Amino acid sequence: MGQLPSVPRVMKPSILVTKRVYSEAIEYLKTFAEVDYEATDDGLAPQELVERARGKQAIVSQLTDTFSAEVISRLEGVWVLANVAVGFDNIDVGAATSRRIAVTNTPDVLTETTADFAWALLMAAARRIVEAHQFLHSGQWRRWTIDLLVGRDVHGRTLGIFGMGRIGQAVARRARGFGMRVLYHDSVRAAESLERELGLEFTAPDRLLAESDFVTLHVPLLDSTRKLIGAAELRKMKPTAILVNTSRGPVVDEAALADALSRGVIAGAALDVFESEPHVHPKLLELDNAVLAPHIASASVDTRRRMCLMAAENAAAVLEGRHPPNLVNTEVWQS
Ligand code: 8YV
Repeated sequence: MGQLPSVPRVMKPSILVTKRVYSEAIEYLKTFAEVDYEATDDGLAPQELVERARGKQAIVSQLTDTFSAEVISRLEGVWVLANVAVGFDNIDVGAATSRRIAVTNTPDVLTETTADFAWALLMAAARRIVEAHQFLHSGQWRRWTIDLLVGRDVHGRTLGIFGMGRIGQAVARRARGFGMRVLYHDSVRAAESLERELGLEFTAPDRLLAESDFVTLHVPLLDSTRKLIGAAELRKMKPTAILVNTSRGPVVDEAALADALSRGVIAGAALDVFESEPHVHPKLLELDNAVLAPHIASASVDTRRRMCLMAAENAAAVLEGRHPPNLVNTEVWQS
């Protein structure tokens, strides 16, 4: 049994779901709990979050809910924050841990889906698919020309990956099919067996930036990764290079990137995440060489369904006194 208290069997636990999720998750939660479901897409402001959390033992949250230290300090009797995301930078985990609130996430289930999308973005930017689509839709295609919408080759080029976790590895695995050379950097070097299996070369950030034709980011948002890519890093990249970001917006200095793209410091960018979502730097919106998506890398029907269910299962586990499958702050659970 964990250190966290479990709900006495006679009592039905209460769960707050802060925002609309796939209905299977709600149906599942209702089999054992009272569910206060905010079935909208707006979510709850911090003050509302605190009020609606009153009397709840579990909260199923999303990346748009901010659980700052201040919000967490005002939660009473909450044992688990079950985030529907692999990332948990919306939660002050230290503050949750100090109040013995379990934090859970939804890893693995979205790894391949997110890697697929990173590749979709990379290909779209390299081969100018969005520009081509707009070109046709706006009726501009009147004749074929030899250099119409010419882009950049992907096969045989060099891919640079920051972050060799689950998603970074899934991206690297796909690069093999394109016959690419893969450089990577991470705070911890991968096992030699993995490097061999995926044909990875560990390198310092400067070399990765200088030699890669495509740079893709798969790091969590931490103090050490905030603005990992700024003006100085962009200047180290090839003028023909393309930057892909499906991690977290603040990993890239958006203003510096917009400036670099507009001046041809690098050739292109493909971004799924932004510094202050849903706000996008206005300069980025004006550029043809920036492919932009509204944070949808994990958005396949199957994956999003599974993420919702997984978060619900994590909440259920804590409420039943079981170790949740995806506990982030393992310190709160001592047997
Ligand atoms: C989700 C993500 O779209 O899991 C994450 O960390 O960024 C995405 O997979 C999002 O978090 C859903 O809440």
